[in-house]
Amino acid sequence: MKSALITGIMGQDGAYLAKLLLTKGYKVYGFNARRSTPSNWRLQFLEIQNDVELIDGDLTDMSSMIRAIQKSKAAEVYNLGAQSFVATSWEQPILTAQVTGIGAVNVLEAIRLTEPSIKFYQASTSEMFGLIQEPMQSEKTPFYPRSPYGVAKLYGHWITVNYRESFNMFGCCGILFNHESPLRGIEFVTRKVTDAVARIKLGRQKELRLGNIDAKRDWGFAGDYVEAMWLMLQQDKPDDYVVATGRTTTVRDMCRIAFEYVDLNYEDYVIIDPKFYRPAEVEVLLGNPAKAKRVLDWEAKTSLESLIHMMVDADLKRVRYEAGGHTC
Ligand code: NDP
Ligand code: GDR
Repeated sequence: MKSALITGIMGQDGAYLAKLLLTKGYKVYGFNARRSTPSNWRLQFLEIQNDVELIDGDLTDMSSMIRAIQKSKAAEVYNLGAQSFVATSWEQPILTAQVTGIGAVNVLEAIRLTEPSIKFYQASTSEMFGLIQEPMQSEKTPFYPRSPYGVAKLYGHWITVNYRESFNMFGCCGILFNHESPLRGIEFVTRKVTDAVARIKLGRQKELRLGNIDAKRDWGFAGDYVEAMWLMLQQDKPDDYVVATGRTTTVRDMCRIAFEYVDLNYEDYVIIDPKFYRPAEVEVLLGNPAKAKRVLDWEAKTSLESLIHMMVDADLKRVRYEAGGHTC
């Protein structure tokens, strides 16, 4: 049985990827940073909490990664762990650099020192494009990150490319554009909106405060995107791929879609609050997934409308459940 080790298994993508690998017959290990209160709600949501084996460790502690690799005997390591919230990266730039940037080289070094034939996936991001000059971003578009998070991820990206070229290691970077799901963290804008829509519809919230609603993002479904991660590691040669839908939408229109789904008008509830503006903004992102289609035969299957409806439905269900005195 093939083993895989996933950092960030308690996060959105970690949970979906674990589920995918389990269905493919992998033994799945999760590299898990200990917290005083364990938060495996995403694994529970996908009903896989008893099917993965957790190994304690932290991305800033390379020795724990070496032990995890030795224990799991992983053939594939997926580095999804990160301080991943862009807004927080201005408040905690050094932690973001250490976890999101140096964390990646810690994993690569641990692989190089233990079993260099392990296949490695690095979670790169469209945030590396930042202040882009091209209308559609591909693997050839120059990078210009606009946040401490984007800068840290750019380090993780280039160090992976360098280990591939210097040591002949099998390292792939997936340059993923925004992807969402009912398992998305509540602080990210799509989930903040769908949670608010559910609460407003059920009379438990009156307004929704947002920042820059003119920003445009290329949003896809996380369940589709983890398939691209796995496909990259199944190729004969390691490479980097943009993973995106090829459609961009404003935060404003995403709100419209969410509110209209429950017969409400977003303009009656959304209030612009400067508190949610960022020191620097990435105004537009639009990915060109042509290479992923050509080489991996991968394409996004879920439309933004289906995705937002799925998220609103899940939030309505959860808010109703909580209103009944239950906790999730
Ligand atoms: P999440 O924020 O949901 O998950 C990140 C995970 O990393 C969490 O489980 C978190 O654990 C863990 N983590 C944080 N700090 C450490 C640490 N020091 N050591 C070990 N683990 C740690 O992110 P997503 O699932 O959305 O994203 C997965 C990856 O893909 C991230 O690297 C993200 O930056 C990147 N990415 C995401 C995109 C998206 O749109 N979702 C797009 C492009 C890239 P805990 O919760 O316990 O803190
Ligand atoms: P992003 O996602 O920064 O693109 O990073 P987020 O959902 O946080 O923001 C998207 C856009 O919406 C605007 N916005 C708001 N954002 C939040 N969170 N809250 C608000 O109230 C709000 N109002 C407007 C933002 O300014 C931004 O333009 C995500 C993360 O998952 C990263 O880890 C990942 O690398 C990138 O996607 C691709």
